[in-house]
Amino acid sequence: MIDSEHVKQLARDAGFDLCGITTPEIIPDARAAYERWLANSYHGELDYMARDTGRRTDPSKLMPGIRSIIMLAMNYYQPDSETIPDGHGRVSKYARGRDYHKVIEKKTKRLIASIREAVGADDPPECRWFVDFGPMLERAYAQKAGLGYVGKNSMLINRKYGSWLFLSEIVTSLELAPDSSSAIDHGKCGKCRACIVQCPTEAIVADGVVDARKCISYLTIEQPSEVPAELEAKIGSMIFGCDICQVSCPHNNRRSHVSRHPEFAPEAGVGEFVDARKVLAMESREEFLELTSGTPLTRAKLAGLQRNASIVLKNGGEGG
Ligand code: B12
Ligand code: SF4
Ligand code: SF4
Repeated sequence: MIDSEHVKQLARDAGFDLCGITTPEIIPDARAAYERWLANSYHGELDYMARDTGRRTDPSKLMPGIRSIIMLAMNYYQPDSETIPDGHGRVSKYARGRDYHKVIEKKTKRLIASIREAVGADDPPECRWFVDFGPMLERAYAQKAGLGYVGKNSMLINRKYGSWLFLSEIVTSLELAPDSSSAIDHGKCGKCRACIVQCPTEAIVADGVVDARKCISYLTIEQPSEVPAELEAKIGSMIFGCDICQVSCPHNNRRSHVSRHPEFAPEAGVGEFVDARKVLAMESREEFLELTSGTPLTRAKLAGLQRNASIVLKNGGEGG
């Protein structure tokens, strides 16, 4: 047998910074928020967000016999330098080191193995894991598992680490005592609206609601087509991703701890800055992979990163 405290200890041993446990019930408010988001087309060209809608809102469909969800988080915070070198673009904090999907996959598999070992060979629990791309409303279930609350910038904010967290989860047949959660009413933001006011593209269209089509993160990472002309200047020097609605958050200013995980350090990946001219001079996929292999930047593909590099050079290193 294994209990929740034991699972949490094993999660810490596997290298996770936070672990909370919840049950696989539908969260009606989160489901409604997601359905409204889709109905408004805020997902833009993220077609995968409009597929599997039944499963994404109902974890009981993720695995037969599911009883508990183990929500996990890793702190990736990296500080920013004050100045940006000439002709360079800034990479958002989450993407400076190794690809978190791979890092978390390794740690999660280790955790599942140690949970099974603790339970014993007679009755091995069913376990499936997901990170980011899985059909899960990760922030809603992280908040239900007591890892934090969802702020007006839509980020899951934790008392100790702020919002600089990667989320992932194990769904399991184990019966585990759940943690308690509080309702998301953005109440812990109080009267603050800093993220909404400072977002350069007005992408936070209501409390906790981001229109991806306007979000610099989406425009520089996910969108394969051209960036709308009126948004180009607002991208400033951000060559991949955007951290403005997190940097502006007072919870983060009080709580950022540099990540203890060497995989997320800038030295482990592309670093804080990328030379935009060097990116534009790349002529092959091989050259692109030489810079980006094993890091989140592969997602933009060479054409996407070159589009971002020319925007950054056009913007002359302003903003960001
Ligand atoms: C699609 C997506 C994006 C899109 C859309 C973002 C968005 N806000 O929806 C884009 C490309 C823009 C994006 C950008 C970023 N992303 Co992203 N993204 C996702 C993804 C795959 C799905 C998010 C989603 O379901 N959106 C739909 C909306 C409706 O859901 P939501 O914003 O999560 O809101 C939920 C809750 O707020 C709740 N809710 C809302 N209102 C209410 C009210 C009540 C009463 C209740 C009870 C609940 C409730 O319900 C909603 C639906 O579940 C998740 C991974 C996952 N599987 O969940 C990662 C994820 C959210 N992204 C992540 C990160 C790190 C980022 C960036 C910081 C990357 C960067 N630096 O550039 C930015 C941040 C931008 C921002 N402010 O959101 C992390 C966030 C970790 C955290 N601490 O919150 C996640 C969880 C990935 C991960 N596994 O770590 N992302
Ligand atoms: S990531 Fe940037 S563009 Fe997107 S909502 Fe936050 S501040 Fe706005
Ligand atoms: S900046 Fe202010 S409003 Fe936005 S998430 Fe942080 S506390 Fe909430």
